This record gives sequence, structure tokens and C-alpha cells, in this order.
Amino acid sequence: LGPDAGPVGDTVVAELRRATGLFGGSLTVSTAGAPVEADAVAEHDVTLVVAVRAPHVGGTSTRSGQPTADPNAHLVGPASGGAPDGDASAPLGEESFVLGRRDGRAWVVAGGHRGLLYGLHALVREGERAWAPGTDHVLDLPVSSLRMLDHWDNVDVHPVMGQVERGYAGGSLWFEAGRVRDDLTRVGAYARLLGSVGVNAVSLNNVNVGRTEARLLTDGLADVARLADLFRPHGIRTFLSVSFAAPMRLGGLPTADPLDPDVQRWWAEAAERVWATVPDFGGFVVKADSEGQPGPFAYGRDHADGANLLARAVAPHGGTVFWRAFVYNHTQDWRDRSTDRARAAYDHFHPLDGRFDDNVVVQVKHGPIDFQTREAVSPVIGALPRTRVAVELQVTQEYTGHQKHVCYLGPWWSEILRFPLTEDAGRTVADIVTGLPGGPDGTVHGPEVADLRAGGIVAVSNVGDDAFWTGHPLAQANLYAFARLAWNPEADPVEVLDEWIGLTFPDADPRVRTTLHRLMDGSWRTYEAYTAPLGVGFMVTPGSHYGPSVDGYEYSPWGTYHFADRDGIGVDRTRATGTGYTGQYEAPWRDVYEDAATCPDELLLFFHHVPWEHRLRSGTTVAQHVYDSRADAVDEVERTVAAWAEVAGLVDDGLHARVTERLAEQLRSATEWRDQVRTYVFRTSGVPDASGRPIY
Ligand code: BDP
Repeated sequence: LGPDAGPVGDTVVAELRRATGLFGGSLTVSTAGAPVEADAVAEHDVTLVVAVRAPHVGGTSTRSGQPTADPNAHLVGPASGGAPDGDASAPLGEESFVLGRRDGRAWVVAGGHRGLLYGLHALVREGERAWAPGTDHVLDLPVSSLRMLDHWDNVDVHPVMGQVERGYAGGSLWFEAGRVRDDLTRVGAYARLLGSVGVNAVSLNNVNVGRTEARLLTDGLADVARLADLFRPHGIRTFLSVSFAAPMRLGGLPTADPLDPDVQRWWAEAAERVWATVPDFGGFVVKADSEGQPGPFAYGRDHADGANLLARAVAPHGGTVFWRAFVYNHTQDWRDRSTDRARAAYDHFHPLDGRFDDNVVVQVKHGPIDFQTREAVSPVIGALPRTRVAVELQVTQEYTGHQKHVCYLGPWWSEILRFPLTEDAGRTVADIVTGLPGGPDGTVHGPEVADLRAGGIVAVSNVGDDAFWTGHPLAQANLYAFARLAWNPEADPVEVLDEWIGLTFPDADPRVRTTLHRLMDGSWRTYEAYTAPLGVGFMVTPGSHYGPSVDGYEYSPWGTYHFADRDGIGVDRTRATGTGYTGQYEAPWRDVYEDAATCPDELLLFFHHVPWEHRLRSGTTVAQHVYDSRADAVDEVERTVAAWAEVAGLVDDGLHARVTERLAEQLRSATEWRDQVRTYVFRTSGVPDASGRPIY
């Protein structure tokens, strides 16, 4: 393992001991970098060799799962081995590993201890296949070098949002009753869980930073260190969300102006204390000038000034600032048709491209509005070529059914990550946020050779202290899929789901696998089909964001409107007659979205205000589409309820009961959505439903 194995090396040994114990085998560990002789391993029937080294392996492809030249010759023996074949070779990076198998032998060889840990977990995922006859070896490495979960946990229980903002899985795993728990056993298990799927960063607290939460940066540091100690052995760095007003709130300064020398000094000293307590601390996440959070606008400064203030404080310690682009006016006048919330992030951030320090990552929500079930991909992601950009996804199901509805989001994230934002250059969202050059020739590289502009893939976590971690047991698949897609954005989301099913229900009857696919594969599209139609978004109950309230936000200051009246529905975001938002996209999207005839159906009402009898590309009208799809989707939910009932007795009873209870609520809620949306369209438009199904 090398003399500097450290906490991650210890985890590798612990995992090996655990596995060895399970199989009744024996374990030889050399932590001093001394070679393990080939003879010593040859006498066993089944052998696993793990080793950290930085050999050169042949082959040029570095995408996940690609075969490379055989590194077998270098597995045992002196650490000085060179490249196996001396030709085209790439070094193994810190997080990369080669997984090999040959007739009863398996090996993991990695570039660093984190790579070794990931390789070991990959081997566990492989199961017995890892020892299958024949020869095979793959080089694997994460496409995104930053794979982060943001926790919206409050230290204090918030009177409206509770302990975890938009949390649907009980309380916080680490905060309880105004402090960090004494017993952090489950946090250790959680860290192991995240490390096993390659998550390498967590932020501990809510982006809406309350009074107590702000103090994590100062008096709470010992607690932060306790948590960091649990994440570190699994290769995970710890971050905090901080308040831009911290110099005033915590330091008693009269201002938080980013150009004020006292403010700059305050942040520099705060950072020094943080890194003195947690030497490998990751950095800060900041929500500023957004939904009431303080920010640089109060001082007439912009967001580059704000972000660079913190960036310069953390730079001497190797820290990074994740600065969110979720900046918009949440107190707008709904009568003012010229203000379009979708435009806001681009309007604020595009002019700042090139002004952010190298250790700033601008963290952009995947859509321009707010984690809807369907939205266009945010043009901001492609509009900052001289800025490090991370995309932010939402694993917690705020707008996708509160972990009461089955909604497997892997296919949605896959669409987003693969979306060719700058189509001419062939760069997808994943290419941009991972710093991959992409390009028409299809060249791909891993982070080791990516430019320094990589930002990463971030998501809001869906876990809590619930016994199943995620409230709805099947929502675990979303956490798993996020991590696997952040590792490899080109992974097939249904295969990822299949992997999760196999690992979660390892010895189950084959009918369980079939039924889970039946319930989950298409569940995001089913959810979409009974809620807000054709990309128009929202129509949810204000505040909670659960259940239908078609006009709930229509006359509110939040900027989320559908503009339905007797003549039509949808938001005109065109350049010709609307808010001009389509102009924020590069070609071809600026033109594809501009024209209702070329705009994809699923986004039609996001970009256009159209008559109810406007014909979709699918051939049906908007009104009839709403009528049919809402009803069909509820029929589908009914069928999934029946399918789940049939696997009773084939899975754990407690789990079966929990899913059954959630499905009953899903069916009730989906029916409510169906009836309200269908009736709303009928009463508003007067267009009859050709199917003759009931309308109220
Ligand atoms: C919205 C949530 C709100 C979050 C906000 C954010 O409703 O609770 O604080 O996003 O991302 O979706 O900051």
C-alpha cells in the first residue's frame, strides 16, 4: 500500500479484512511498500491482489470500462516496473484503477489510495464475475474529478423547512437538537456508502445559512472536524455553506463589502482557523443575493467581486469556492411581463466570464428556473468558457414527488449530462463541467489530462436519518445513479439502475428485478405525464411544492407562471415576441427553440405561448395531449401498484410495506393531479376531451 497509505489506505485494509472474513480467507497486507512475492499468492485457489502504484498502462482511451493493455506483469514484484509495452501509455491518476481478472485471480492496481478504494468497490460490484474464467482487464477512472453532494441540513430545526430543507427522509444524519450528534455511527456508514460509489466531496449544511449554521465556520469547527474525520477515510473532502454576511454576523464588522480590507482580513483569518482545524478541508459553498441570502449587490459589487473575496481567503490553503449562479429576483411583480426569471442567471453571470479566480467554481442549476421535472438545459453552462462551471442536480425529490412517488431520475440526468449545449463544437454539459475538450473528432480524456477549467457535478442529497436512508426505499437508486453518472456521464441509466437492483437485492427471486424495472425505468416520464405538462413547470402547491395547485404561483412574486387563459397556455420566451430568453443559447438551440414548429414537444410551453388547439409534433393538440397523458399516466401508476403487490414475500417485509404505503400515496396524489389538471384545462379552454373520460 505504500508507506503513506493514510486514512484511505486504512479503509482499504478494513474493507479487505471484512471481505476476507466473509469468505474465510487470509489476508497479507504490506503497508511499507514492500513487494508481495508472486509465489506467495500463487498457492491459493482464489487470489485478489491490490496494489497502489503509478505504472504506465497502454492504450489511449481513458473512458470508464475500456480495455487497456495488460498490466498483469506489474502486479507483483518491485515497484519500479515501467510501462508494459513501452508504447502509447498514460499514467494512472490518483482516482484511477485497473481491474483485472484471470482464471481464479483478480487484481486491482491503482494510481493512488482513492483509486484503490474505488477499484476495490468496483470489484465488489463485479461480484463473482471478477473471478470468471478468461482474461479481462479494464482501466476505470472518473470522468468528473469533482463529485459532490450538498446537504441542505439545518443545525436548528427551521420552523417551516424543518431539519433538512426539502428533505424527505427524516432528520439530519449529523445535526440534532441544535448541535452535531454525539453518536455518529450512521455518518460513518454513510461515508462508506458514498465512498463506495466514488462521491469525493460533501457540503454539510444548508445553502440558506441561518444564525446557528453560520457559526459552524467559527465556534462549530470542532464539530466540523469530527465529521471530516469520518468522511476522510473514504476519500471525501468536507465543505461548508457560508453566509456572505459572516463578517458582520460573526465578526461584528459594519459591512461585508468585498472590497473592504477589514472584510478581506476577516475572511482570511476565518479560513486560517478552518484549515488549522481541518487541514484537508475542501472549501465553501455560497448562495448569495438569492431568495433573501445576503450578497455583494448590497454594496454595488458584482458576483465576481463576491466570489473572489472568498477565493482569495481560501487559496493559500488549496480551498475552492463553489459560488451558485441561482441568482434572481424572487420579489418580482407578476404583472410585469418583461421580467423573465429564466434569463436571470445568464444576465448576471455571462458578463463576468473571465473575471473569476481559478479556485472559483460557478455552480449552475441544470435548468434556468429551478429543478423542475422538465426544463430546458441552462444556457449558462455553455456561456462561461473562461470560468470553471459545475452543474447542480437535485437528488432530493422536491419537485418530483417528495420521495413518496417513485421517480427514478437517472434518465433525466443522463439527458442533461449528454445534452450537446454547444453542438457545433460537440461539447455536452458533461464535457463542459468536467473540462473535457470533446470536439467533433470524438476525442475523450479523463480529468488527468483535462484542462484546469473543470468544475464538477454536484447534487442536493436525498438522505436523512430514516431507516431506509431515503424515505422511499426506491429513492436510494437516485443517490446511486447520481454517483455513477458523475463518475461516468455516458453510463446507461437503466443499466445503472440494474446494477443498483442487483446490489440491493442480491439474492432475490428474478421476478423482483423484473418488477423493479417495471416500476422504475419509466417512472420519471410517468411522473411528468401526470403533473405540469409540456415543460411549463410548477403548478405545485406553493411552499411545500407537493401536489397540484395549478394557479398556486400564478399571481405570486416568484416568477414561475404558465399564463393560461381561454386562448392558450405557455411562456413566450422567444426573441420575436417574448422575453428574448432563446437568444441566450448558441446555435442551433437559439433557433430550434425560437420556432414552435421545431421546439421539442416536451419543452413547448417552456418556450411558447400557444393556443389550446395548437398541434404538437406528435400530431395531437395541446389540450388533448394534456387530457390523454394525465389519464394514461394514472392508469400506469395503478398497474405498478398491482405489480408491486405481486412481489410480497420476495423482498424484506418491512421494505415491501414501506413501498406499498408510498405507492398508495402516489396513486392518490397522481389521481389528484390528473383530475385537477384535466379539469383546469377543460374549464379554462372549453375544449372537449375527445376520449370522453370524466372531467369535473
Ligand atoms: C429551491 C428550494 C429552496 C432552496 C433553493 C436553492 O425550494 O428551498 O433554498 O431552491 O436552491 O428549489 O437555493
